[in-house]
Amino acid sequence: MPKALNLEELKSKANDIRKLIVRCTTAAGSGHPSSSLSATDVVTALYFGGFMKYNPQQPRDPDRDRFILSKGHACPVLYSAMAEAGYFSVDDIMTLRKLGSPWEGHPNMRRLPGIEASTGSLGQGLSIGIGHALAGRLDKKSYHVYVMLGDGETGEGQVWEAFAAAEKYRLNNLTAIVDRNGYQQTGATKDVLDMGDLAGKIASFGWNVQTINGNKMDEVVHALEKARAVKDQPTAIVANTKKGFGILPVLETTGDLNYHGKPLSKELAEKALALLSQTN
Ligand SMILES: Cc1ncc(C[n+]2csc(CCOP(=O)(O)OP(=O)(O)O)c2C)c(N)n1
Ligand SMILES: [Mg+2]
Repeated sequence: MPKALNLEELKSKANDIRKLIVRCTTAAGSGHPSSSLSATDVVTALYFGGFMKYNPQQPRDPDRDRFILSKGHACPVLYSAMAEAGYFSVDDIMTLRKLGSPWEGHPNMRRLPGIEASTGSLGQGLSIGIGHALAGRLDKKSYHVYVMLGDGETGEGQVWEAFAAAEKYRLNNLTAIVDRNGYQQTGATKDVLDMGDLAGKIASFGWNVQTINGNKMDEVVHALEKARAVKDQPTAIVANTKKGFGILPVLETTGDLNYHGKPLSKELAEKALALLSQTN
């Protein structure tokens, strides 16, 4: 288990990860920086807050905890966190989306050790997480499975089959985190398919549910601690976030607060990196 960083160190690590997200997507000239930035605080806490046990030198250790990024298009946050954790180098992730690079536009478990599931086709990650959680129970392993979904992604029917199945099996070794950033691909989530009381809906499927500000590191850490302590149910964390968090003033100048699937131009990236350096 890597050493757990304290709150201030976690905030600083999240900032480093945000810089890598901006850099690798701008270098690629494509990708999903805003979807990655909303999720950064949760992913940082998982990898560096003492929640996940993993060893980059033994990515297939049967006892490792699993993280599945169901909203696979946000893989720049996963690659950046894994580079910081030592799975591969920062130079590696700068090959994002280049022809032949294993740092593909969506995570590919066949090409990168440490990636638990090939995702990108939205709706599947929670079901895959259930498979890992059930396997852990059968194998008498104590590992924990974390799955991150997008809020737009919860419009996929398979997500709700998975919520139902996880409750049926009382999977206390499974935690789902919904990155509720209020947008999906084509607009505001509430306009495309309004899930309304998402936390209430998940709770009605028999889950333990917490709602937090997912861009506040203290709230994220506290929620993950509480999730670990729940012994008879799966836990969901509805993390209210902002798409592009960390560089919002820069996105505001573009008039597009969703900024879905667009890299920053070199000029905007410089502004974003300068802003992130101030916050560090
Ligand atoms: C099954 C499927 N349908 C459509 C898409 C295209 N798509 C890519 S990202 C996206 C929006 C996802 O929104 P959300 O889950 O809220 O993630 P965010 O980018 O806001 O974090 C869509 C519809 C896809 N990847 N998979
Ligand atoms: Mg969203």
